[in-house]
Amino acid sequence: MTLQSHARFITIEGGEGAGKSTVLAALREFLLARGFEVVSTREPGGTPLAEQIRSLLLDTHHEPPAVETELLLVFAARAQHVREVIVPALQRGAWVISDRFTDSSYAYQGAGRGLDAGFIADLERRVVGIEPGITLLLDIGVAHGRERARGRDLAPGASGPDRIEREHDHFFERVRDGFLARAQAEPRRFRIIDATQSAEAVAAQALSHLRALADT
Ligand code: T5A
Repeated sequence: MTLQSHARFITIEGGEGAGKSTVLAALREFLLARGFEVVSTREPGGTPLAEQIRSLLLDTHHEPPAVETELLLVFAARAQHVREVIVPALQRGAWVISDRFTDSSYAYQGAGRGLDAGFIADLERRVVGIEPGITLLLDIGVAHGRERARGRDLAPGASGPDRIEREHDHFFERVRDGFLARAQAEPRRFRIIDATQSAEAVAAQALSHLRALADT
């Protein structure tokens, strides 16, 4: 089975603290102002069940999952998210913007944890079946991204770094390389954005890519 690509399905990817949430808000505003229905969502998560799986994955208090368990949990959440939220929204003509999707599994569980990309591709075909029309990859050096994430995690009221955010820099270097390798392999779908720029400049670049899509 080949993956079905959807032009109105946008994903935002990148390492920790790249600024995905910030870009997502800008894209959403742009589309809403043009009168479109927009579903903005995130992974792992996006449905009540998938959000519970997210808590299991990121929790720091309980038994850490084995790497295979981690992979299967992100795909279990995604299976639910695709069927309950993403596909129904696309079918009624809405735009869907997701903060992370399957590329994160290739980067984190594949490149980061060392799991076989062929196994991930098999799960993607059997369990997911769809892919975004465009993926914005916010690229930033590991130290810089982690510094931003730390600033947010240590703010008053924040819950502190989650289980994956506690990984060492080498892990995040592999994740970054994994994302860049995917972008290189699929240049038609990916747009790489230099996420070290100001939030305004990053949002403007993301919007220019979206404008090109929305006007076609
Ligand atoms: N995961 C996920 C997997 O392992 N496999 C999978 O298949 C999937 C789907 C949760 C974790 O799950 C893992 C990866 C993750 O570890 P998440 O909720 O996306 O995923 O968590 P994070 O990657 O930790 O997302 P972050 O919340 O850190 O990053 P964002 O959304 O990219 O960053 P954002 O927008 O919150 O910004 C971070 C801080 O920087 C500031 C913001 O104000 C904020 O304080 N900021 C900027 N500052 C200066 N200049 C800019 N351009 C800025 N942009 C944002």
